[in-house]
Amino acid sequence: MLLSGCSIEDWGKAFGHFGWPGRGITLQAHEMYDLWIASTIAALTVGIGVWGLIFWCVIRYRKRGEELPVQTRFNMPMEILYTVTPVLIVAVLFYYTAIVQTNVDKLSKNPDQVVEVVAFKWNWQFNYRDGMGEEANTVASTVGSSDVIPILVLPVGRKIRFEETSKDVIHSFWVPEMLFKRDVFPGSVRNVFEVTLDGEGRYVGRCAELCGTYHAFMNFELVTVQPPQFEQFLAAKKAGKSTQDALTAIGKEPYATTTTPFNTRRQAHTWNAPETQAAGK
Ligand SMILES: [Cu+2]
Repeated sequence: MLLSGCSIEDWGKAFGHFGWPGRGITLQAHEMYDLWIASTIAALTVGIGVWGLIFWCVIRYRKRGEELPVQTRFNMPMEILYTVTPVLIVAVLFYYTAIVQTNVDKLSKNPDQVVEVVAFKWNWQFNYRDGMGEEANTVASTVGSSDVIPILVLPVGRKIRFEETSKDVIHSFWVPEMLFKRDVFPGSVRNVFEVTLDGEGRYVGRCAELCGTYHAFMNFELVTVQPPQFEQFLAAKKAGKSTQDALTAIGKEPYATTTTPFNTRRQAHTWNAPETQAAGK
């Protein structure tokens, strides 16, 4: 009866989400979060049982004399119990993991918005597309620089499809609050995933694959807004406005608030200084 009064979210909150940033900002993240909290509680429950038995045995059966204690072997009920119980636990964990993973990887036939994520050393470009796949066209675009953090504006409550491609090396698209990241490959591999956002706000995004000297500077910001605001933003972008002007037009802070551009010091500290002469010249 006590347990029925608790939700998985309450348990998560009570224990600092067991190390995760929170419940996340997508429907897919919520499923992963519930699986994480429930699995951790299951693991701790088993752990408490095991620790309890260990300490009970240590105290109850400590050495009291020189006499050899009763030697128990081939106890069939015990053997069956400790074979069947772990198999059941693993089967249940596997069942829920398979369901959540399938849902997280699910692609719809008609996403509401397609975003092409282009990673390059060392920043991001976000292309709003008019359809799916490489053949679709970019209708509006945002690109980051050493001075301006790129901002990706997206609507809540819509199916968003991300299509990833890199211009050089492997990067990884990661918004910690989405509880999800996926590698961005160069060449013909085009990684795709979909989310439905449900948290309105501003969230920092990062590159999660060590991609070179300025890897740590590959930050961006995800700004989630209501669908009508998004339509207004996209229309402004299509009309040729800058991302900053389009954000101002929908009443949003035009520059990133969750992260700031780093001083890249590319001239003073570069390993390929302009004056460097190639060998033999
Ligand atoms: Cu990177």
